Formats: sequence, structure tokens, C-alpha cells
Amino acid sequence: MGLIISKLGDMLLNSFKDGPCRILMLGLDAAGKTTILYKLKLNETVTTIPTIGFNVEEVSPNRNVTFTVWDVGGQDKIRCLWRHYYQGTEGLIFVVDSADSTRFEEAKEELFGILESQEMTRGVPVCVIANKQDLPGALSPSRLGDALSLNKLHGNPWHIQAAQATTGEGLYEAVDELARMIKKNKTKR
Ligand code: G3D
Ligand code: MG
Repeated sequence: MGLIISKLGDMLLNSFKDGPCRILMLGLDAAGKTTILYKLKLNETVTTIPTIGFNVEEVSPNRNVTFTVWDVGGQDKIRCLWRHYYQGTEGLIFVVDSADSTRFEEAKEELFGILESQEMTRGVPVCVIANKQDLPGALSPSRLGDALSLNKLHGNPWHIQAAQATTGEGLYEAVDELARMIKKNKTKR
């Protein structure tokens, strides 16, 4: 596991060496976002920006990349605050608890709402993390992708990655795939 973690650090440095890159990592509360930040060894630089009812975690593992993280879902009153953070987003990581079928619909609505909002970068690449694969009843990435209707994401390149944030499994692949999609997107423009 030590190897995986150190590879992750190297990969984060390598994948984003082409210039500043702004990544949002979003998902419903308890999906596993904070655990992922810690596994990526980003914990040492986590700054929490508390606003009324809205906690934003922001980390910069190196000069070129910023991860901005918050919980989505439910809080209609504070949605207007999200817009500011959408601007300039080059990649979206959307984390889902693959074992919590009671919240797939909510997760799907949030994901599509985020991508459709005015301030979000058109065609931003999306990596969905199908987290908590260790839990009984966890959906496989392909079945979770169906539950989230990812096939309806016509304007965005997307990928869904199986992961277990508690061990770090799948996180390397997720970030690597996102970096690949971002790079491809940049050369297209
Ligand atoms: P959030 O930041 O998206 O709200 P957290 O989510 O990272 O705080 O995680 C919520 C809970 O899910 C935590 O448990 C965390 O340990 C657990 N979790 C995260 N990833 C996994 C995983 O891959 N498998 C399992 N089984 N659990 C996971 P607690 O008990 O601390 O609330
Ligand atoms: Mg959290």
C-alpha cells in the first residue's frame, strides 16, 4: 500500500505538470470524499473554509493543481454559493457510495444539476468514483453507471472507476484517467 500511495504522489505531480489545473471533487455527504483526500496524502494542506452551512476543503498538492471539495445534496439555500467555485473547473470527480442504493437518484440529480449549471465549464471531463466496493451489496461500476444514467452524458467525456477509499484502491486509476481526459480536452480546444 505504501507503494500505491507514493505512486499517487508522483502521479499527481506528473499528470498536472502542464499548467495550473482546477479539480472539483463533489458528491453527497458520506460518499467518501474526505477519506479520498487523506488517502491522496493531501491532508496536510487541507484548509477548510467555513461559510454558513457550507464547508469547502481546498488542497494544493503542488503548485499546479488544486482540489476543491464539498458535500452536495439537500441544501437548496446555499447552492448560490457553489457557482463561484465552478468557475475555471477543468475536471470533476464525483464520488458515490456504491452500496447506498437509497441515494443513487439524489446523486444522479445532483451530478446532472452541477453539469448543467451556467457557471460550470461546458464539456468538463467527469470521473465518477464508485466508492465503497468492499461493502456488501455495492454495485459494480457498470451497474452504478446505469443507475446514474451516465450514458446520457453526451457533452462530457466520462469514466467510472471502482474504488475503496479506505485502502486507496482505485484512486490512482481514477486520478490518472481524469488527468488523461483533461489533457485530451485541452488539446482539442
Ligand atoms: P464525505 O467526506 O464524502 O462526507 P467521508 O465522506 O470521507 O467522511 O466518509 C464517510 C464514511 O464512509 C466514513 O466512515 C469513511 O470511513 C467511510 N468510507 C469511506 N470510503 C469507504 C470505503 O471505501 N469503504 C468503506 N467501507 N467505508 C468507507 P465513518 O465511520 O468515519 O463515518
Ligand atoms: Mg467530508
